[in-house]
Amino acid sequence: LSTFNWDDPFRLEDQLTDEERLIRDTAAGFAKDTLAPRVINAFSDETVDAGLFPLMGETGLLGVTLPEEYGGAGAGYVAYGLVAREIERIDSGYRSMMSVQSSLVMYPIYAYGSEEQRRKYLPGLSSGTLIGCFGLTEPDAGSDPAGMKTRAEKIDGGYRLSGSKMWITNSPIADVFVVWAKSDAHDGKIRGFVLEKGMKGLSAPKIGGKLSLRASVTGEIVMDGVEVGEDALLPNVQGLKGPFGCLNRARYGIAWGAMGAAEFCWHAARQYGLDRKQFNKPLAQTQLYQKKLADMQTDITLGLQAALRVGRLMDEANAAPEMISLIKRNNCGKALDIARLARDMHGGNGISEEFQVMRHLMNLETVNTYEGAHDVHALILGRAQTGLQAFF
Ligand code: TGC
Ligand code: FAD
Repeated sequence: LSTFNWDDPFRLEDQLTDEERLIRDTAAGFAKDTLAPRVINAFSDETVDAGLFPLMGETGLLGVTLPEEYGGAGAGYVAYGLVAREIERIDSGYRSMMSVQSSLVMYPIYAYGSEEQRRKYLPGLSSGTLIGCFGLTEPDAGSDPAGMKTRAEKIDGGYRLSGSKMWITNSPIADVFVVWAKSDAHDGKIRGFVLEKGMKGLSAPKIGGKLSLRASVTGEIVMDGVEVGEDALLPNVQGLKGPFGCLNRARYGIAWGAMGAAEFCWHAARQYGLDRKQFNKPLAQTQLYQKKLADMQTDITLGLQAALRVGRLMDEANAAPEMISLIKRNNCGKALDIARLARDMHGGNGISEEFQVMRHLMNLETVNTYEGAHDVHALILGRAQTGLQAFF
């Protein structure tokens, strides 16, 4: 029998290709050198650094799965997941900035857009000189996006969009807005539109006072009769499967990302327990502390292995959305539990920004809610195994 790596029990490392390891190491270097030094202040001051987008772009972290012809890295979904894991090891807000740009803005323009739309937007989005956002959620339509009120009304030569979107990552600093609206000209079906900053009637006020994801900016999108040409419509998709096709990719990345945040908390708790003595022995030498470390190790190992399996299936174009619901729900829920345990294991120091675990805990509350809340994914899985929908 061979040796056991406590921090990689199932040897995930051996299951990666050379290219995947290279992309992972590039992301880890960027996370360590560029993100880690600024995150404590960014979170505490609630400031987003828009200058991070071109830095991510230069490093090749935007649009990892898109073809090189459009500025992507031409890599697979496992590589994309590994990038999400490394960035979220530092902060979920930074991973949000990256995954919205890659999965929710670049992907729909690539998959549903015209060739002109691809050529117009994808190079700038992949280099980070353009920032994108994705507007699906509304004040009265969160878990139930089919209930959206935003309308696209047909006008001469284009459409007039009216409505508002809520809780939109990146919107206050965005140049490109992928928004979803019910279109009168298409029997009220949901269609995607690409709007641009500066259009008359379009604004994106920031939502202040967030106690979570403070290093990433969140806002509204207000569309007060925004008039666009035909060329703003994403021509190649209609219905909810448009936004859900993007969400499948983003949710999958989050399943990896949440494990990165959880690993940070686990490693921090282990180190703290080795360093800190009470009752004349290290905390890590107590049974309760070790049980908690073993639970963390187990959940992270299983969660990463599951994400890898789904990533491989995505790379074979053979993954079902329910698989993604399973790992998004499990990994976010487990990461939240792990962050909470790590906070507790740090005692009083656990509430200090210096030890960082409480920041991850606060962030993971959002990660467990967005892209389909924890219980909503349970209902997706419940429907898939009973054939009975329990949403309404
Ligand atoms: P339902 O009847 O289930 O489906 C309607 C149509 O959509 C299709 N569909 C999917 N297609 C591809 N992938 C999926 N995962 C799909 N899920 C559904 C489905 O086949 C059907 O197509 P068609 O052609 O037959 O019409 O729809 P429903 O209204 O009953 O949906 C219920 C539910 C709960 C599944 C769904 O609405 C849901 O998932 N709600 C959660 C909403 C959500 O995830 N919002 C995310 C907003 S974006 C965000 O949070 C970004 S944060 C990013 C960051 O900062 O990192
Ligand atoms: P609700 O849908 O009102 O849900 C509230 C609670 O009720 C949840 O616990 C939910 O699980 C539960 N619930 C809902 N329906 C049922 C049911 N049928 N049965 C049982 N329980 C149910 N959206 C975007 O479009 N783009 C973005 O970029 C984006 N970024 C975000 C960034 C942040 C920081 C946050 C907080 C949110 C973001 N969102 C974004 C929105 C996010 O996707 C929604 O918050 C999420 O889908 C939940 O919707 P809601 O907040 O309206 O909650």
